[in-house]
Amino acid sequence: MKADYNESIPNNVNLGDDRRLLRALERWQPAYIQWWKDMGPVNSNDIEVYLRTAISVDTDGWAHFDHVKMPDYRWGIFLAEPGPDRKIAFGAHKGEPVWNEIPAEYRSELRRLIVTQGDTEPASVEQQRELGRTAPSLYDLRNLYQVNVEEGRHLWAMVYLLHAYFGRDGREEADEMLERHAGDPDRPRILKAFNEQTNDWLSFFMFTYFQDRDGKFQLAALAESGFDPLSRTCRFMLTEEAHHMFVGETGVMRILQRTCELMRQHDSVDVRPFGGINLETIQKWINFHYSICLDLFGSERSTNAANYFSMGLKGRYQETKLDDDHRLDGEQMEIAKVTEDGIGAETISALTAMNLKLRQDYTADSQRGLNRFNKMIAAHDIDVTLTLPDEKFNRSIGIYSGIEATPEGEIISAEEWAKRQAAWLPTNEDQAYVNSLMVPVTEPGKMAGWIAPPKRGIHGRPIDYEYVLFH
Ligand code: BYC
Repeated sequence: MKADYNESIPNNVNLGDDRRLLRALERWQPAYIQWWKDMGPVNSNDIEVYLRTAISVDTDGWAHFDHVKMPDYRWGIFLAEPGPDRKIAFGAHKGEPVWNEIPAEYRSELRRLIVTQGDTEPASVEQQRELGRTAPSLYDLRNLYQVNVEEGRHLWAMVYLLHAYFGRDGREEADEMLERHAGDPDRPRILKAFNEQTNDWLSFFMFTYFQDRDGKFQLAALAESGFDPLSRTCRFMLTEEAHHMFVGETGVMRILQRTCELMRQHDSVDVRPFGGINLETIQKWINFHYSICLDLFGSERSTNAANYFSMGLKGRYQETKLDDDHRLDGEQMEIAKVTEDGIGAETISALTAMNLKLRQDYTADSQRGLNRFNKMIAAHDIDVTLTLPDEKFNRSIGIYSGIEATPEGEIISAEEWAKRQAAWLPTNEDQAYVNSLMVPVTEPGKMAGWIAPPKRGIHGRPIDYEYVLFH
């Protein structure tokens, strides 16, 4: 389905036929652009970036690449094609036709899911705002901006749903998306990890590896929704999300490659004197980002999550491929329980364990990339294995939020945690070192010394292509 670029807001939802909705979105648009200029990437309003823009939602050939001035990027509203005769795949309404309007009895739950999802999108742009000052290459700078404009578009996707289906309170929620800000003490973003700073590029690559992967799993669960417009918009968002995780995975891989080369060259585990990032430092960044991302899945036991599932609003990862009755009434599941003597177990309804199930799928997916990292390290004949910390480590949400644990999962006292956490999480000194490496490299094809070049450029362009034009 081709996108209509003649309208003020590019779209494939026939906005032109609904003048009221179009006008409401046109009223929101200047506030969005102002937000982008005030809170989006610093110093980016006059440069031209080699960006991909969606021109259709067909599986092949949906993208167009060109140099674009970022505030002129054509943010638009794109929903994947409706599936023929799509039926609700899970919950109490399983087998019924999907909804094209909001079921009145589930309005507040749906609104809440859409608002939470939408809130993360501008949050990530705000978190990454400063990174353009210190990009390790033009290739990376372009990728940062590509991720940023697409997060902006994902906000548009949720704002469209709020405007189109929730009337006045939807419009108010859309306005508030631009009023909360990442890290703002008075009006923070909804989910905690979206209030952390992402001020260095090691954090950026970890963010796109771990936090965007939460995006992948949450969007995949929402793509199962019985509310078809939500499902269709999430399906298209997922195609863009894949690129963000590519940026994360290849970014971490390139840093590891450089570190390993320096370790071999200087026969030392400490590559800081040679301008590299030690594997130990990289492990600390993994520990931090992975643990805060586990919190993004909510509590292991959640009646909200059970309701979302039973109501047919949010499914499991790849719901239709799972081999069960997709209702789970009466099903049980064992989960961990913190007791006086350590970790025990308890049996709960499988429906209330939905967040845990999604989180477990996320962990398996995160581990697969780590295996690839470790293969790369081993290929340099280096005997170090990067690991995901235990689920009990550094948690603020859920059953482990009241205890402290080592990355291996051993429960320790608060005093011991205070003494030992510097060995596991980034310290001020680690942060200062990583920050000291963050100097911009703007000559086409050149890379900062702490990261290896990518294997190939973007869309068939060479690595030394001028991906960003400063004029
Ligand atoms: N921080 O019943 P519970 C992305 C609250 S990322 C702060 O366990 P529930 C992206 C919770 O709201 C994907 N508060 O929670 C990535 C509740 O509050 P109330 C974003 C939290 O509802 C990179 C209370 O604690 N999408 O797209 O089952 C770049 C009890 O919690 C947190 C979604 O998240 C937290 N981490 O689950 C750009 C999908 N966790 O009721 C974009 C939509 C929980 O006491 N969201 N709380 O006031 C959801 O499905 C659910 O809201 C959650 C939470 C899974 C997040």
